[in-house]
Amino acid sequence: MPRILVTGAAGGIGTSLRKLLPPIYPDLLLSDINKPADLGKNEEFKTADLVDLAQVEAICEGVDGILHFGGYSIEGSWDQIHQANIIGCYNLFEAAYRKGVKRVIFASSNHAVGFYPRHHRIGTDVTARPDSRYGVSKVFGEALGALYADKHGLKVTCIRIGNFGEVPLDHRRLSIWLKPEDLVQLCRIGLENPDIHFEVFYGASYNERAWWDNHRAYDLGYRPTGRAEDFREHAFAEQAKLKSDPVGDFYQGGAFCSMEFDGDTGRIVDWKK
Ligand code: 15L
Repeated sequence: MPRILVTGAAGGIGTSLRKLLPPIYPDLLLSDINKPADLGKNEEFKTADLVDLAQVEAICEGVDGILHFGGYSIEGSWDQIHQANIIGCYNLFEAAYRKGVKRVIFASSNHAVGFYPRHHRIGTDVTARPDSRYGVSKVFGEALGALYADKHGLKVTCIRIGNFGEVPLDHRRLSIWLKPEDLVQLCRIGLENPDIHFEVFYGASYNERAWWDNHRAYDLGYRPTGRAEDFREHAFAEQAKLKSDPVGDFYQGGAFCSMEFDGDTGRIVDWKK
Protein backbone atom coordinates (compact mmCIF):
# COMPACT_ATOMS: atom_id res chain seq x y z
CA MET A 1 0.00 0.00 0.00
CA PRO A 2 1.68 3.26 -1.07
CA ARG A 3 2.18 6.00 1.47
CA ILE A 4 1.03 9.29 -0.05
CA LEU A 5 1.88 12.78 1.20
CA VAL A 6 -0.51 15.65 0.47
CA THR A 7 0.95 19.14 0.90
CA GLY A 8 -1.38 22.11 1.15
CA ALA A 9 -3.85 19.89 2.99
CA ALA A 10 -5.53 22.89 4.68
CA GLY A 11 -6.13 24.71 1.38
CA GLY A 12 -9.20 24.62 -0.87
CA ILE A 13 -8.16 21.67 -3.03
CA GLY A 14 -6.43 19.91 -0.12
CA THR A 15 -9.59 20.06 1.98
CA SER A 16 -11.57 18.42 -0.79
CA LEU A 17 -8.89 15.75 -1.41
CA ARG A 18 -8.90 14.87 2.30
CA LYS A 19 -12.40 13.50 1.76
CA LEU A 20 -11.86 11.84 -1.63
CA LEU A 21 -8.47 10.15 -1.22
CA PRO A 22 -8.70 7.92 1.90
CA PRO A 23 -10.74 5.14 0.22
CA ILE A 24 -8.10 4.97 -2.54
CA TYR A 25 -4.94 5.66 -0.51
CA PRO A 26 -5.62 4.77 3.14
CA ASP A 27 -2.00 5.48 4.14
CA LEU A 28 -2.22 9.24 3.75
CA LEU A 29 0.01 11.85 5.40
CA LEU A 30 -1.39 15.38 5.36
CA SER A 31 0.77 18.47 5.72
CA ASP A 32 0.44 22.22 5.67
CA ILE A 33 1.97 25.22 7.40
CA ASN A 34 -1.05 25.31 9.74
CA LYS A 35 -3.11 22.43 11.04
CA PRO A 36 -6.62 22.27 9.50
CA ALA A 37 -9.18 23.30 12.14
CA ASP A 38 -11.42 20.29 11.43
CA LEU A 39 -8.73 17.58 11.46
CA GLY A 40 -10.36 14.21 12.10
CA LYS A 41 -9.17 11.59 14.60
CA ASN A 42 -8.21 9.20 11.79
CA GLU A 43 -6.23 11.77 9.81
CA GLU A 44 -2.44 11.81 10.13
CA PHE A 45 -1.01 15.33 9.96
CA LYS A 46 2.46 16.88 10.23
CA THR A 47 3.07 20.61 10.14
CA ALA A 48 5.76 21.80 7.72
CA ASP A 49 6.83 25.15 6.34
CA LEU A 50 7.86 24.59 2.71
CA VAL A 51 10.52 27.27 3.06
CA ASP A 52 12.43 25.09 5.54
CA LEU A 53 14.17 22.21 3.72
CA ALA A 54 14.69 20.17 6.90
CA GLN A 55 10.97 20.30 7.67
CA VAL A 56 10.13 19.27 4.12
CA GLU A 57 12.60 16.37 4.29
CA ALA A 58 10.94 15.24 7.51
CA ILE A 59 7.50 14.95 5.88
CA CYS A 60 8.97 13.09 2.86
CA GLU A 61 10.45 10.32 5.02
CA GLY A 62 9.01 6.91 4.09
CA VAL A 63 6.70 8.38 1.45
CA ASP A 64 6.13 6.76 -1.98
CA GLY A 65 4.27 9.54 -3.75
CA ILE A 66 3.55 13.24 -3.19
CA LEU A 67 0.57 15.34 -4.22
CA HIS A 68 2.07 18.82 -4.01
CA PHE A 69 -0.78 21.27 -3.55
CA GLY A 70 1.10 23.46 -1.07
CA GLY A 71 2.16 27.03 -1.76
CA TYR A 72 0.47 30.27 -2.75
CA SER A 73 -2.57 29.65 -4.96
CA ILE A 74 -3.34 33.14 -6.29
CA GLU A 75 -1.37 36.17 -7.43
CA GLY A 76 0.75 37.64 -4.65
CA SER A 77 3.66 39.97 -4.03
CA TRP A 78 7.06 38.82 -5.28
CA ASP A 79 8.07 38.00 -1.72
CA GLN A 80 4.99 35.81 -1.14
CA ILE A 81 5.44 33.97 -4.44
CA HIS A 82 9.21 33.69 -4.03
CA GLN A 83 8.98 32.15 -0.57
CA ALA A 84 6.09 29.72 -1.01
CA ASN A 85 6.24 28.82 -4.70
CA ILE A 86 9.88 29.24 -5.72
CA ILE A 87 11.87 28.29 -2.60
CA GLY A 88 9.05 26.06 -1.33
CA CYS A 89 8.73 24.21 -4.62
CA TYR A 90 12.49 23.71 -4.92
CA ASN A 91 12.58 22.32 -1.39
CA LEU A 92 9.76 19.92 -2.19
CA PHE A 93 11.48 18.39 -5.23
CA GLU A 94 14.90 18.34 -3.56
CA ALA A 95 13.53 16.71 -0.38
CA ALA A 96 11.57 14.17 -2.46
CA TYR A 97 14.79 13.25 -4.30
CA ARG A 98 16.89 13.03 -1.14
CA LYS A 99 14.32 10.83 0.59
CA GLY A 100 13.83 8.48 -2.37
CA VAL A 101 10.21 9.39 -3.12
CA LYS A 102 9.28 7.80 -6.46
CA ARG A 103 6.51 10.04 -7.79
CA VAL A 104 5.50 13.68 -7.51
CA ILE A 105 2.31 15.29 -8.77
CA PHE A 106 2.79 19.03 -9.04
CA ALA A 107 -0.25 21.33 -8.94
CA SER A 108 0.56 23.64 -11.83
CA SER A 109 -1.99 26.08 -13.16
CA ASN A 110 -3.63 27.40 -16.30
CA HIS A 111 -1.93 30.69 -15.36
CA ALA A 112 1.37 29.25 -16.65
CA VAL A 113 -0.14 29.82 -20.11
CA GLY A 114 -2.75 32.47 -19.30
CA PHE A 115 -1.66 34.95 -21.97
CA TYR A 116 -2.76 32.73 -24.84
CA PRO A 117 -5.91 34.19 -26.37
CA ARG A 118 -9.09 32.21 -25.82
CA HIS A 119 -9.51 31.51 -29.54
CA HIS A 120 -6.08 29.86 -29.66
CA ARG A 121 -6.32 26.13 -28.87
CA ILE A 122 -3.16 24.98 -27.12
CA GLY A 123 -1.55 21.69 -26.22
CA THR A 124 0.72 21.04 -23.27
CA ASP A 125 3.84 21.57 -25.40
CA VAL A 126 3.43 25.31 -26.06
CA THR A 127 5.88 27.98 -24.91
CA ALA A 128 5.00 29.29 -21.47
CA ARG A 129 2.97 32.53 -21.45
CA PRO A 130 2.44 33.21 -17.73
CA ASP A 131 -0.04 35.90 -16.81
CA SER A 132 1.23 36.74 -13.30
CA ARG A 133 4.08 36.20 -10.85
CA TYR A 134 1.99 33.24 -9.68
CA GLY A 135 1.94 31.90 -13.26
CA VAL A 136 5.73 32.32 -13.50
CA SER A 137 6.10 30.24 -10.33
CA LYS A 138 4.06 27.46 -11.95
CA VAL A 139 6.33 27.52 -15.03
CA PHE A 140 9.26 27.25 -12.60
CA GLY A 141 7.65 24.28 -10.85
CA GLU A 142 7.07 22.48 -14.15
CA ALA A 143 10.71 23.12 -15.11
CA LEU A 144 11.90 21.74 -11.77
CA GLY A 145 9.72 18.68 -12.32
CA ALA A 146 11.32 18.09 -15.73
CA LEU A 147 14.80 18.47 -14.23
CA TYR A 148 14.22 15.99 -11.42
CA ALA A 149 12.60 13.53 -13.84
CA ASP A 150 15.33 13.70 -16.47
CA LYS A 151 18.31 14.00 -14.16
CA HIS A 152 17.24 11.87 -11.20
CA GLY A 153 14.49 9.57 -12.49
CA LEU A 154 11.69 10.95 -10.31
CA LYS A 155 8.35 10.26 -12.04
CA VAL A 156 6.71 13.66 -12.30
CA THR A 157 3.25 14.75 -13.43
CA CYS A 158 2.31 18.42 -13.65
CA ILE A 159 -1.39 19.22 -13.71
CA ARG A 160 -2.22 22.67 -15.11
CA ILE A 161 -5.36 23.05 -13.08
CA GLY A 162 -8.15 25.10 -14.62
CA ASN A 163 -10.79 25.98 -12.04
CA PHE A 164 -11.42 23.36 -9.38
CA GLY A 165 -14.87 23.21 -7.80
CA GLU A 166 -18.31 21.66 -7.68
CA VAL A 167 -19.63 23.81 -10.56
CA PRO A 168 -18.23 26.15 -13.24
CA LEU A 169 -18.47 29.65 -11.77
CA ASP A 170 -18.83 31.81 -14.91
CA HIS A 171 -18.43 31.85 -18.69
CA ARG A 172 -14.64 31.43 -18.59
CA ARG A 173 -14.90 28.51 -16.20
CA LEU A 174 -17.16 26.62 -18.68
CA SER A 175 -13.93 26.12 -20.65
CA ILE A 176 -11.61 25.26 -17.75
CA TRP A 177 -13.76 23.65 -15.07
CA LEU A 178 -12.31 20.70 -13.12
CA LYS A 179 -14.63 18.53 -11.07
CA PRO A 180 -12.95 17.27 -7.85
CA GLU A 181 -13.37 13.58 -8.78
CA ASP A 182 -11.67 14.26 -12.13
CA LEU A 183 -8.67 15.76 -10.36
CA VAL A 184 -8.46 12.57 -8.32
CA GLN A 185 -8.40 10.57 -11.57
CA LEU A 186 -5.52 12.68 -12.90
CA CYS A 187 -3.61 12.28 -9.62
CA ARG A 188 -4.09 8.51 -9.77
CA ILE A 189 -2.66 8.39 -13.29
CA GLY A 190 0.39 10.31 -12.05
CA LEU A 191 0.81 8.08 -9.01
CA GLU A 192 0.12 4.71 -10.65
CA ASN A 193 0.54 4.66 -14.42
CA PRO A 194 3.68 2.69 -15.36
CA ASP A 195 4.38 4.88 -18.41
CA ILE A 196 4.92 8.13 -16.49
CA HIS A 197 8.34 9.77 -16.76
CA PHE A 198 7.51 13.47 -17.05
CA GLU A 199 4.02 14.52 -18.09
CA VAL A 200 2.00 17.72 -18.27
CA PHE A 201 -1.80 17.44 -18.23
CA TYR A 202 -4.51 20.07 -18.22
CA GLY A 203 -6.64 19.78 -15.12
CA ALA A 204 -9.99 20.08 -16.87
CA SER A 205 -13.14 17.98 -16.98
CA TYR A 206 -15.03 17.14 -20.16
CA ASN A 207 -15.69 20.72 -21.28
CA GLU A 208 -17.05 21.24 -24.77
CA ARG A 209 -15.72 24.83 -24.78
CA ALA A 210 -12.20 23.75 -23.82
CA TRP A 211 -9.24 25.73 -25.17
CA TRP A 212 -6.87 22.89 -24.43
CA ASP A 213 -5.75 19.75 -26.19
CA ASN A 214 -5.43 17.29 -23.33
CA HIS A 215 -4.95 14.13 -25.40
CA ARG A 216 -1.95 12.85 -23.44
CA ALA A 217 -4.07 12.52 -20.29
CA TYR A 218 -6.73 10.66 -22.31
CA ASP A 219 -4.05 8.39 -23.84
CA LEU A 220 -3.02 7.43 -20.30
CA GLY A 221 -6.58 6.52 -19.33
CA TYR A 222 -8.25 9.76 -18.22
CA ARG A 223 -12.04 9.60 -18.54
CA PRO A 224 -13.52 12.72 -16.91
CA THR A 225 -17.02 12.48 -15.50
CA GLY A 226 -17.73 16.22 -15.17
CA ARG A 227 -19.36 18.05 -18.09
CA ALA A 228 -19.31 21.84 -17.79
CA GLU A 229 -22.24 22.36 -20.18
CA ASP A 230 -24.55 20.67 -17.67
CA PHE A 231 -24.10 23.89 -15.61
CA ARG A 232 -24.31 26.31 -18.52
CA GLU A 233 -27.30 28.28 -17.23
CA HIS A 234 -25.78 28.76 -13.81
CA ALA A 235 -22.48 29.92 -15.32
CA PHE A 236 -24.20 32.42 -17.64
CA ALA A 237 -26.32 33.80 -14.80
CA GLU A 238 -23.19 34.34 -12.70
CA GLN A 239 -21.37 35.89 -15.67
CA ALA A 240 -24.17 38.44 -16.07
CA LYS A 241 -23.31 39.80 -12.61
CA LEU A 242 -19.69 40.53 -13.63
CA LYS A 243 -18.31 43.73 -15.16
CA SER A 244 -16.84 43.43 -18.64
CA ASP A 245 -13.05 43.12 -18.66
CA PRO A 246 -11.65 43.64 -22.19
CA VAL A 247 -8.23 42.21 -21.36
CA GLY A 248 -9.37 39.43 -19.06
CA ASP A 249 -12.20 38.40 -21.37
CA PHE A 250 -9.81 38.04 -24.32
CA TYR A 251 -7.10 35.93 -22.72
CA GLN A 252 -7.39 32.47 -21.19
CA GLY A 253 -6.11 33.58 -17.79
CA GLY A 254 -9.01 36.01 -17.27
CA ALA A 255 -8.62 38.51 -14.42
CA PHE A 256 -5.03 37.39 -13.78
CA CYS A 257 -4.22 38.97 -17.17
CA SER A 258 -5.99 42.28 -16.56
CA MET A 259 -4.50 42.66 -13.06
CA GLU A 260 -1.69 45.32 -13.22
CA PHE A 261 -2.05 45.32 -17.02
CA ASP A 262 -0.59 48.31 -18.86
CA GLY A 263 0.46 46.45 -21.99
CA ASP A 264 -0.50 46.60 -25.63
CA THR A 265 -4.28 46.60 -26.00
CA GLY A 266 -3.78 46.64 -29.79
CA ARG A 267 -3.15 42.91 -29.47
CA ILE A 268 -6.77 42.42 -28.45
CA VAL A 269 -8.59 41.87 -31.74
CA ASP A 270 -12.19 40.99 -32.41
CA TRP A 271 -11.51 37.48 -33.70
CA LYS A 272 -15.22 36.68 -33.96
CA LYS A 273 -15.69 39.19 -36.84
C1 15L B 1 -5.81 29.17 -10.18
O1 15L B 1 -4.71 28.70 -10.47
C2 15L B 1 -6.11 29.61 -8.82
O2 15L B 1 -5.47 28.81 -7.85
C3 15L B 1 -7.59 29.65 -8.54
O3 15L B 1 -7.77 30.43 -7.39
C4 15L B 1 -8.40 30.24 -9.71
O4 15L B 1 -8.12 31.58 -9.85
C5 15L B 1 -8.07 29.48 -10.99
O5 15L B 1 -6.69 29.43 -11.19
C6 15L B 1 -8.76 30.09 -12.23
O6 15L B 1 -8.06 30.41 -13.19
O7 15L B 1 -9.97 30.20 -12.24
